Amino acid sequence: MTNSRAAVMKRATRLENVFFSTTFDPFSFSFCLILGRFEKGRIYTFIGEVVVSMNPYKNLNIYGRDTIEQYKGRELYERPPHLFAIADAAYKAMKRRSKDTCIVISGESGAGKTEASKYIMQYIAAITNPSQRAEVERVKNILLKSNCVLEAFGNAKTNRNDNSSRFGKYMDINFDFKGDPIGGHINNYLLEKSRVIVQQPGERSFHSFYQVEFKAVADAMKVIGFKQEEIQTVYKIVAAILHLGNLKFSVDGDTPLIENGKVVSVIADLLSTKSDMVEKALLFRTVATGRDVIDKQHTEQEATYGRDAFAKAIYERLFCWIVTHINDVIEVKNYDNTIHGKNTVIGVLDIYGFEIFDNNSFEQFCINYCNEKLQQLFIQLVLKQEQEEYQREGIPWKHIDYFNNQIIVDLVEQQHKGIIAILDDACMNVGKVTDEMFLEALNNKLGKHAHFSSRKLCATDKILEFDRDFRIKHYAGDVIYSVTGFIDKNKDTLFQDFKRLMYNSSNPVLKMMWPEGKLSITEVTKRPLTAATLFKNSMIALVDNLASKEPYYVRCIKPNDKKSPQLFDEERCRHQVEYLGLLENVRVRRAGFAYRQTYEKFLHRYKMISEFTWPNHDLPSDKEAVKKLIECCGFQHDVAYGKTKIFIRTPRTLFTLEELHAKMLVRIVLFLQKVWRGT
Ligand code: AD9
Ligand code: MG
Repeated sequence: MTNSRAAVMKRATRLENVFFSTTFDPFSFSFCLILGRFEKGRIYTFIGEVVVSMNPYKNLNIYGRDTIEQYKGRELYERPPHLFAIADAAYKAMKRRSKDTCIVISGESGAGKTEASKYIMQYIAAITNPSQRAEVERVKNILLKSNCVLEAFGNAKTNRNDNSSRFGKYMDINFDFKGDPIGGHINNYLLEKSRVIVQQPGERSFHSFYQVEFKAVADAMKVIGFKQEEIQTVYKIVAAILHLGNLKFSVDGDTPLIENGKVVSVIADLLSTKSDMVEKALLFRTVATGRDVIDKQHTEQEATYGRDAFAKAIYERLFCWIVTHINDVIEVKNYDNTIHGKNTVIGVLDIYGFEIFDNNSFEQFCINYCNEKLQQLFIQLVLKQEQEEYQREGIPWKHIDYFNNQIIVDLVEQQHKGIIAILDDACMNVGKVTDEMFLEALNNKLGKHAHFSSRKLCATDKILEFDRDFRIKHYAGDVIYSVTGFIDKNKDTLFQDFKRLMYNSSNPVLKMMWPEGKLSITEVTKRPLTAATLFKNSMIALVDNLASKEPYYVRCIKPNDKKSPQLFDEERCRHQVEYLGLLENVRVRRAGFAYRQTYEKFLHRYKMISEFTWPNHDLPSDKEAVKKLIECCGFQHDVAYGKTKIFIRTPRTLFTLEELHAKMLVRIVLFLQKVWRGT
């Protein structure tokens, strides 16, 4: 037995002694394990194949080249728990078994998801392309640099996290038959664009608005392949948004006027259009009445709404254009490796974490719904399917209960009945619909739902006049949402005039961002999908995509709300361990089996261990042959036989089988060499 194998066996035995003992308490086990490790500066813990990560809030020397070397190509439990171990496992599964895999990183805002996703990408970049192929190096470089650019434009300081992701990101990395990255694709989800206009006290707009020293971002953009004029356009758009924020309206009778006209010409210059056209788009909208097309003057309120919607929309377009640009340069095109027909994928998901602010609006509603969807996926894949498999295979199993958040997912997304459907109904109404009317509809339809309440309905709150909010009992805690702005944000109306204004810009980059501006007013007929429905559809597609891949999980925990490297807020951590489902995760793992395989595949790998199965067996079935093999090794107490698969309880047994397999392989090779030599 090699030294490292011996060490693994020792580790595995030590853990198993606690894990499978009769006095086992899952809460104390998981909590003390995580806490104990964290106090020793070990921020990662395994629960089965799930890595639990505790944010250290300080730089640790655990991501360097030497650490990478320690994890490269090793089996999952061979080295201490680390992000690199899970990244390597996902990579190996992808390479050895040609499986599409994905790494799902979850946890609340500030728990360390984005940092984890970057370390995972760095690891994959470091262990691939040993022959330094130029094209692969180019792709790797772009994948890594894309983080810097996307964070500049999509992250911001919030009260929960100084570098909070305000968009969701799912990145596919494509690999060729050698296991080297040959391309990728980024999907971005709902950018919190309202931040361009307004931020909560203590928060900031996107980083890009403050980066007067922006060399790192500009350099990254150059590496990605943005041309000089494109980079200039990007900053012109950012500047135009800042000037739009300075634009003020006054009223003369019923007519709104622009108070500071000079700002208009600055904006027009930056957007390569004409001042009078900008002014017109800000003060009028073109409407078609029958066959006539007229310019209808805005009220002051409409003009202000239009200005803000315009600022938000150009920022959102800019962000999406940046993502598209990155995708264009890393798309797997006619690269010769795809001709071999093998192109596998590792997906990395880093999305905005669950968040509760003093004032929660439409954006938090979407973000928290997204986290409910991911929690549901975790339940489906880790807790539900595992138990269902035991049942299917006829393995004696006592069901382990867990809180299934499907009820909350349904509350939000169910057709006709869910909050999004009710919101959409309100938005479809002709005539003036207010946020209060939407709240009334929620109260009428969902008043009795166990996870929904509003203060109006909640007698204990006794603040009956305060009826502009509703509460959802989320899996991770109760959140009170203010309905103010829900209707407008969901409709997300942008007057057509702004689209035409941008399409007619003489700056080709800007023009390209607004293709639908080419439609005239009479050609625009279709009512676009609402923001919530678009988001819901994208979430359903995302979850389907993740479910089609072999998932690996990183569950991030935030040790305190002060961003402090010293503090461990026990209550907060307990709460996260609970709602992340880690206890149930431990229970299922403990009562369950670490490894399962079909009898056929199991024999294929281990048949050389026993004389009864090598080279072929004459038993009535593969199942009988596997039983014989296991009995020969003396492992019968650690396994269960299902209908089609063998289940092995502890990793130690598997390690030993691997040892025997390796020894027998050596013997077989030596024997064959002798035969060939004729000795
Ligand atoms: V949000 O949902 O996007 O608001 P994240 O992404 O979960 O959130 P993030 O990765 O941005 O949190 O981490 C927050 C901060 O914690 C970082 O800016 C670092 O200062 C700190 N952090 C997180 N992980 C590590 C780590 N492994 N080592 C050192 C870390 N510091
Ligand atoms: Mg983040």
